[in-house]
Amino acid sequence: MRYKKMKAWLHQCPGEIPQGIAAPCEMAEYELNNAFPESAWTIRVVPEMKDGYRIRQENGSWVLTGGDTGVLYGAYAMIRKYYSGQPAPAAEESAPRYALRMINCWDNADGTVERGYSGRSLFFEGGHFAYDSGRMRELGRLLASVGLNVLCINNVNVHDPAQLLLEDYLPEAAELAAILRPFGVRLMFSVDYSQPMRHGITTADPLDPAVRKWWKDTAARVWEAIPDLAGFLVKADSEGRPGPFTYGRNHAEGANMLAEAVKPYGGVVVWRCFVYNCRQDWRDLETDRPKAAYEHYAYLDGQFSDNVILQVKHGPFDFQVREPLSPLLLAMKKTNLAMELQLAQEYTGHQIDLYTMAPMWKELFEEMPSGNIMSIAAVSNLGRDENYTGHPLAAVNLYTFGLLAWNPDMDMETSVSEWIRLTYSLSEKDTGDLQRVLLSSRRIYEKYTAPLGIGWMVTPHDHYGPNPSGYEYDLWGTYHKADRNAVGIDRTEHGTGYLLQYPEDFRIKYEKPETCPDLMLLFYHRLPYTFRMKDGRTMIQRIYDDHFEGLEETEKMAAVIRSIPFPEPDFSCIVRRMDMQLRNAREWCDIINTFFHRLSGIDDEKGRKIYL
Ligand code: GCW
Repeated sequence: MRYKKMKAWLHQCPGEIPQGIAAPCEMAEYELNNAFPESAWTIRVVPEMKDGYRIRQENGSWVLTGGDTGVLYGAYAMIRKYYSGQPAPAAEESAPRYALRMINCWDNADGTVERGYSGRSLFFEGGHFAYDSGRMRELGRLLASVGLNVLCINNVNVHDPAQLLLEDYLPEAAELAAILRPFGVRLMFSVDYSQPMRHGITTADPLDPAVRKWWKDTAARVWEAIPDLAGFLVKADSEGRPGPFTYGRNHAEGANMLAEAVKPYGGVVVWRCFVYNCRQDWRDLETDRPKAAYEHYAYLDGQFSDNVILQVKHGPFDFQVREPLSPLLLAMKKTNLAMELQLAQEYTGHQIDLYTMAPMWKELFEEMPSGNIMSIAAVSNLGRDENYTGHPLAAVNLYTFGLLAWNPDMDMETSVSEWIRLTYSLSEKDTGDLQRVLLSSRRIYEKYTAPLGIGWMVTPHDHYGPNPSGYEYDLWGTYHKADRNAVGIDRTEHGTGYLLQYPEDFRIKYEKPETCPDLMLLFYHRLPYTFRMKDGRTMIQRIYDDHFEGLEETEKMAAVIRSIPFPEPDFSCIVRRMDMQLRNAREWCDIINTFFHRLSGIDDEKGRKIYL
């Protein structure tokens, strides 16, 4: 039988979704009848339950009660259980922790995808909308099946002509919104803060009456075309994008102006906090980039309108393999916050290397009460490749992100295993092996790349493969300052003071090198290579050990992966990428070890091969 690759983890669902289903509750009914033709289902819509649902068995038939969208999530919860071979629940009740569970696509109108590793855009080509409506229904189904409900379709860097989404392209955008509506998926647009200036207004100053009027008129037009548009996503004053700073306004003034314009329609403004000096002089010893977001936003706590959500990257830098939780996520108690994750594997292996993210996300939630945020977003890893995610196994990240966004307490072992069982029909042994490989992949990747929380030793701009000093004298503020004696930056009160941005209990955990968790050591501290780790090894020995282990573990992982009978075309794709990962791991291991040996002159105690 030909493997039905197009439907990803839903390939066991019979049938293609037909056109003409208008509402999520109808979709729920269609999906349930299709998946369980033998069972009788009663669907009761209780609008106040919103995304929540309740499933019961009554007199031999099933009753699904929930909000308009809740019944759909209930239906998919049943379907996921059934096709992954889990017993049907006697009764189940669930509601999501976060109201907005968002995917942010960085798709450009020309069809390219910024940091996209799964082919071209699913939505655009040649400066226009160009999508396959059957595939959009399939996408809606996939997103809804894991509870995701907002899809921002264009890049936060709004390159011409993507700004036309608010103008000429609006009718086509409305058609796409209509396709996704029955899946409970609402569209969102990234907007260019300076867009009024394309319309004869000489400024984008948020306090200027003409600017305010332009945005109000625009919002009226946009929401008339798409009444359930979720809102606008904004990257302002960041990496060259326009923003309120140009006019001497702060980001509360900037965001609140847009918020006022979209408020009558129930829209939100998702305002990104990725603001830092991206033209830093490496000679400048005062500026420490991780401090930037807190410095720009923490003092504004309480000043944002209630329909503004500040979207904060999970770490203070930029999606490195290991970063601490952003201090901003612990600081702004009077502001709506969203945490931004990145499914696109920009710094984590380009969807060539295996990198399952759930372990990292769980660590973040261990540091942050889940109530600190009210929404969650992830940069998309989707593209036009047949399998959607370039690497078939990278789909586990989209799947588990949906479950995490629904409930950050989700059990990652169960979630990963559920994805495997839905996607492939493997023996128990192979399922277990694959689950172990996936769950260990993040740590393995971490071991062979930049050591002990230091980050940024990647090839500049492209961000795949090693280049230990590639960013060292550049303008991005991402330095490790390795010399012959020591490496790292002191971010304690004795150094840049970054650690002072955290509450005391957090600070105490990291402020002393002797007690700081090993894997964060070089994020917070500058230490000599001879520093004694808690287990007695020197820091340089720990770096060598991690890198050799990372390579060895990749070799073992490759052998396991090759032994699993994935169906074609997945098998060939997975094996091909695994070979590339092996080459990458070797390159990282050797280059990082050589880099540190050349600087420190210290030999590996175990006498393994370091190229000098
Ligand atoms: O550092 C970066 C990425 C950019 C991205 C930016 C952001 C969309 O390398 O490609 O731009 O983060 O998050 O805005």
